[in-house]
Amino acid sequence: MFKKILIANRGEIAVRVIRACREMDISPVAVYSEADAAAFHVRLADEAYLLGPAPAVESYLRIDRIVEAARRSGAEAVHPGYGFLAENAAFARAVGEAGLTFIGPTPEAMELMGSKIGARRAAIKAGAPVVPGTTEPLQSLDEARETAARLGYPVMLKATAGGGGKGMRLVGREAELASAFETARSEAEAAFGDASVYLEKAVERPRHIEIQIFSDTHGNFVHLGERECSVQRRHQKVIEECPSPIDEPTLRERMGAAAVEIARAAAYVGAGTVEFLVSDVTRDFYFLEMNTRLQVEHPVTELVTGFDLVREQICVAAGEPLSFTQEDVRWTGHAIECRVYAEDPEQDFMPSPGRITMLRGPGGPFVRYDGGSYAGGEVSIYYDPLIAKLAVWGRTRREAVERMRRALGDYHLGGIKTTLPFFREVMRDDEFVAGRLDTGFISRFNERRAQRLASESGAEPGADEVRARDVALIAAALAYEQQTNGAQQQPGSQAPTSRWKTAGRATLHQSRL
Ligand code: MV4
Repeated sequence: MFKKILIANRGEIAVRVIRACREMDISPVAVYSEADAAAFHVRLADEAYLLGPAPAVESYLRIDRIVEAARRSGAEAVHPGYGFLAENAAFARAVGEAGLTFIGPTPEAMELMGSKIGARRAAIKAGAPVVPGTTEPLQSLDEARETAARLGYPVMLKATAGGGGKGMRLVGREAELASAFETARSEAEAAFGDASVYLEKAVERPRHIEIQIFSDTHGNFVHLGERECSVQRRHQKVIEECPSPIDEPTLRERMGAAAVEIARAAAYVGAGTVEFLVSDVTRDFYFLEMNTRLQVEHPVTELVTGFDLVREQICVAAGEPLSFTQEDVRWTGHAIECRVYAEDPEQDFMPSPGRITMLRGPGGPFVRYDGGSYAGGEVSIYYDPLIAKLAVWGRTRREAVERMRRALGDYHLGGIKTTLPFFREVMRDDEFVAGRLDTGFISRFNERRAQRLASESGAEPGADEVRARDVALIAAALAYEQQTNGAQQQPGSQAPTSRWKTAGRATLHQSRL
């Protein structure tokens, strides 16, 4: 087993990987930018190497410096986390050429899946269902017109080099095709330096459900079931869960088998995720893309299966066979994760960087908190605004939702705006509670909320708003109390006058009994 691993990342995922290293008695090595000298992941590591200035292109994306840091530290392996260089084949190759182990798939598998058309071809070869469409880039508008007519509208134009919704256009009818073709091509050129696009039939009101797969260097392939990721905004996942609340008992087995065959067709090694679109109408599923990394939302799979995916990644990279077989995988209960972003839900989720003045993470039974910062820490404008993930487990979905409400209620993060108030409302939304999820959930939720607020304006605030206000007041009171730290208390006086009394939910009965 490795003695030392360099983590080529920052924030909560660097912390997550460091924790796995600690449990395995492996020495974690951090890297950091000038903005991150005091970051949590740096403090948790055994040693840390400065990469360069704050912008990622000058630090966390500098392949040469990261490889040099690994060489100097004497690390034997590099874990890329997610984002930054995690799906960069040149990075995986550079790590290998330096005589180090890249904890992830081969550069060839990354390149194959990095091309959306390449991935489609691999899925077809594996016999997996793909959305009807082309397997070659479109050569002309005429070809686009003919193909779209054959597939039937609505259709999707997608960038060959794409992913993340960039260069993607929904085309409802032929009259829209010419201009959509041009915009998709120029967006694709701008985003990926490759203007080529292809066509798929559009799946309407799809669910986004993905399968976690795992394989080793000994030819073993398993899947760890699905994650429901339909609650997204602007192609950014917000809430994930396992199992999917979709009422379709054979879906896991069918999608799991397809995902394993796709991974096999790509000669894949390590942790990977196969994304599918699932029609809520027909319950048909279609391969979408494969992500060749550990995903943000991996904790929900860990909570229901009991496997530590990062530990397993490290073992596979060290050449060990998987520690379990498909028959060993059991799914128990239900897990939900909320992504806590430094964004202001009242200002259309504008980034809200700044100093975290107060932080009390949630705890209690069956609550998992993956955070990348601490009270006094800075949330920088330079990086992804994801600051923490809150995941809970319950025996049933109902229990998990109730637990998430409770955990969100005793989680206080002050100094910056976060998506926590948004989650407190979603966890009480009838549609969410009923599990009626598809990729249009958030826009419908926002409409329902706007209507409700409009009809309530002038009226008394509802219980939820009172509760949200109370929580904000409690956070403010706590921050205030921490700053003053009982300084106002005079000798011989009564208990300190705290804002708790007026701000808290509890009525304090102060007379002695
Ligand atoms: C689709 C689709 C409907 N039909 N493809 C969005 C991101 C990119 N990875 C693929 N995406 C979609 N592809 C066909 N043929 C709908 C989406 C889509 C979507 C997918 C997953 C999660 C959220 C989404 C939001 C809008 C559109």
